[in-house]
Amino acid sequence: MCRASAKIRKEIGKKLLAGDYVSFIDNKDGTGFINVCEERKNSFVRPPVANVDMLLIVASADQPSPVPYNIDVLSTIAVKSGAEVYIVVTKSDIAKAETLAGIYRKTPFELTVTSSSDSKSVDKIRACLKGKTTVLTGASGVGKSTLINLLFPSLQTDVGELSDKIRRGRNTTRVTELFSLGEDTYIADTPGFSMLDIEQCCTLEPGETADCFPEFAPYTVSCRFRKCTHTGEQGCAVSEAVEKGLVSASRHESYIKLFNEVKNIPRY
Ligand SMILES: Nc1nc2c(ncn2[C@@H]2O[C@H](COP(=O)(O)OP(=O)(O)OP(=O)(O)O)[C@@H](O)[C@H]2O)c(=O)[nH]1
Ligand SMILES: [Mg+2]
Ligand SMILES: [Zn+2]
Repeated sequence: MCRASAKIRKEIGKKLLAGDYVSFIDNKDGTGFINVCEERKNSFVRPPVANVDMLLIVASADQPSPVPYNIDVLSTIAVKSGAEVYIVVTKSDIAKAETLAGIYRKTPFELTVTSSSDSKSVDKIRACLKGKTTVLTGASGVGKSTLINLLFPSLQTDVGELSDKIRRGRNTTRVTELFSLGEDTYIADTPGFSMLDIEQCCTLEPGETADCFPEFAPYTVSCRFRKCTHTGEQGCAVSEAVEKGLVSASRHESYIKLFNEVKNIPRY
């Protein structure tokens, strides 16, 4: 168990996070004193974690029903932070997963449809985690802890009753915890969120938003106007790609909503 000195907390100007690389003085009694925190590759506010290689966004086919916009805000934050995106659609045993999965087949993001009784797809996800620090995120009750337990049965994180969550609006997982899986592999379970606050989550400029939707990239160069915002201008090649079914309409709708939200964030 390590503690951080006041000096180090002042030095990094913020709290230490799960995922920080630190050095510590060993007190030789099972405790230690953190005296160095390495520069971060990236860090997230919610969940509070640093040095993330991959954000594994978990959404259920149903119960709770998926909100594509929230998934797209999370993937935007990940892309902006230089983290890979992996989308996992859970609970395919109780609802049709294709409506949701179909949206993401037209993105370069890794995608897996799974359920707690589908060990094959769990094996595929496990193979993608090797050597990375991965953070699971997604709404409360989608099955993040269940998935971690299927991936790594030795961890046995807490799984909650869905009825309990809906009734009391309470998260089963309360803290962000990073588990070591050997060979430079780490995974973090996080509490699900009920609402996303883009302002808190990332410092995105309106003009950068389209770059965080990587499937737009082949088209943005062909828009009629050089300063096209891809939000409905004449001759927008992204809108044309949506009409042709090359880009998901749902992703484009999220983009427009997010672009407008980002535009309205007060900047100083
Ligand atoms: N039918 C079905 N139920 C599932 C599946 N995965 C998880 N569940 C159930 O969904 C409920 C919530 O699962 P959790 O793993 O606790 O969800 P969580 O995302 O960790 O929730 P928080 O910790 O509150 O953020 C539990 O009752 C699970 O048994 C699945 O693939 N199919
Ligand atoms: Mg949980
Ligand atoms: Zn355009």
